[in-house]
Amino acid sequence: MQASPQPAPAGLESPWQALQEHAKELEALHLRDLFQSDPHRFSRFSLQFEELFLDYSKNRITGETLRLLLELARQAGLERWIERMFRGERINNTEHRAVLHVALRNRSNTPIEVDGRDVMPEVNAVLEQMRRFTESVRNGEWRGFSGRPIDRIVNIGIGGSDLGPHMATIALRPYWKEGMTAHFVSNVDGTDISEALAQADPETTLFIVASKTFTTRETMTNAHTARRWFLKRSGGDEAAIARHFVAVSTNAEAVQAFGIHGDNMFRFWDWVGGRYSLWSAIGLPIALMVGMDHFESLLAGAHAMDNHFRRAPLEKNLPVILGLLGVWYRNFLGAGNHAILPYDHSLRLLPAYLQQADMESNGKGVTRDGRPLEYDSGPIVWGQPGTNGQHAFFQLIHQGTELVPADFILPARSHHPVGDHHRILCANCIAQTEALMKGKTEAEVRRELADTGLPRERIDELAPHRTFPGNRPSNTLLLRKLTPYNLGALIALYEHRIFVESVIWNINAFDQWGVELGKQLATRIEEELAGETPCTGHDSSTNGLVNRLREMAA
Ligand code: G6Q
Repeated sequence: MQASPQPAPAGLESPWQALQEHAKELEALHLRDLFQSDPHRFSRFSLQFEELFLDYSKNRITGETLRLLLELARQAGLERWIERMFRGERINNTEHRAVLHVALRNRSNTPIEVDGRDVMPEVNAVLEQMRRFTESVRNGEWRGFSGRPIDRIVNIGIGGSDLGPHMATIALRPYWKEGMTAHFVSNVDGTDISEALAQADPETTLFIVASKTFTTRETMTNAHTARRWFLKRSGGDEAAIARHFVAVSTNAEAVQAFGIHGDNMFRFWDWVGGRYSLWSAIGLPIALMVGMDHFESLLAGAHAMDNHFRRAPLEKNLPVILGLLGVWYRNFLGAGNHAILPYDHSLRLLPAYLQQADMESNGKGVTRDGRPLEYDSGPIVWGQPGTNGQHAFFQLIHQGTELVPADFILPARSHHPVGDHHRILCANCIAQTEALMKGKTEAEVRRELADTGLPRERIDELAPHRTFPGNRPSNTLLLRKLTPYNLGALIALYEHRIFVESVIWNINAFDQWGVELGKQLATRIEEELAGETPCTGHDSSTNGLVNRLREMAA
């Protein structure tokens, strides 16, 4: 599990080389020894931010590692980059856009300018519009075409227009208005929308068509299917659409062309990236389900994390520490992946959400100015909630050959304090981090087996299988409780962590050309699948698959 040396990003040669040498020196050290030799390791390598607590002591680091990583960050101009983002500079250079999800949750309302114009009045106006709308839906003033109030929200969107609002809505389930339900449709597979519509009553369902561009094929296909379904069941009166369809988009023309009135459109701006957009009107389903006060509390938690990220010294800065640890494992210890393990059923969609946030942001192969990277950038991000994962893939984390740096996320208080459940959940979470760190030596295994009275040959046979190498790193993030505020802070923490890594790697974390490609590729094949003449214009596999699929579907 040792990394082959990677060349340094331009300008970072000296701290990079120092870190490479340091990584070699640490090779021989086991986390168990680091804990044994320093009784204060936990307090030295942990940080509290409001109701979040980060224990990063179970990482393969020493004080020297941190010192060198912080030097790397300073040399990369991290503090300057953070300021550039908050000041609205167009740091998304390939799209020539500012990156201002921080403005969407700027609860202190200090001006944030893009090209000399303060964006806060527009941000606040949309928040006001969201408040008026969500309150009228939630208090029953807003009526469907037949006069009945709305009790079901169906959000139609994909990628950034789905994962964020979906994850946060599910995470905040205890705050939902009683009697209201939310459904999220993203996949163009007709099963997704069909299942949502099968449960929906046209008289009481509100569809939110969420698409920044309002051109995304999947979303528009699902939206048109929902529209047809609705018209068929509401007597075909187009005017009724205004009571049941709203849009969230930057593209007013396309929204109007779809038949959604301007009053039912919630706008956002090109300086909000899709995967950073849950704080904008893309968060409308969250606000409808939990109410605008709770939605603003989510924003406030993120804003508090923004202020911490902007102002706290680098060595006490949670996103900075997490980002630098990411770089340490990726570039100096050879880890190709990072696991997100929430020990909270409500956070079950967090791994998928962070998978997009991280992999779409830092899955890049060239520097900001277009030179191929000679070092690794973003890792594969994956995960599942605990304790389920323990009965599945944890085997590989404990004993496999792959290094898996993992984040364990655990609320101290449960929204459902039934019986012993929460204590069992917490015990499992902490026990896993301990076992990963310590492992179990062969001598310990042998002693244990001998105590059971097993014969010597059987112990010889079993011992290697039951030995755990340990030295497997993890962070543990404790939250007092999964409130809207703490959820906001948690998500913002990860957003900024991703940015920190991108600064060290000198990549643009805010474009997504790989995703754009996917949006174009299918168009031609879609036509060919509908055609009758044999498909011949591609390579033999692609032609063959199109032709065979047509035969098989016939
Ligand atoms: C996010 C990505 C991508 C995007 C979807 C949906 O950062 O750009 O996931 O959110 O492709 O795009 P629309 O919102 O434009 O439909």
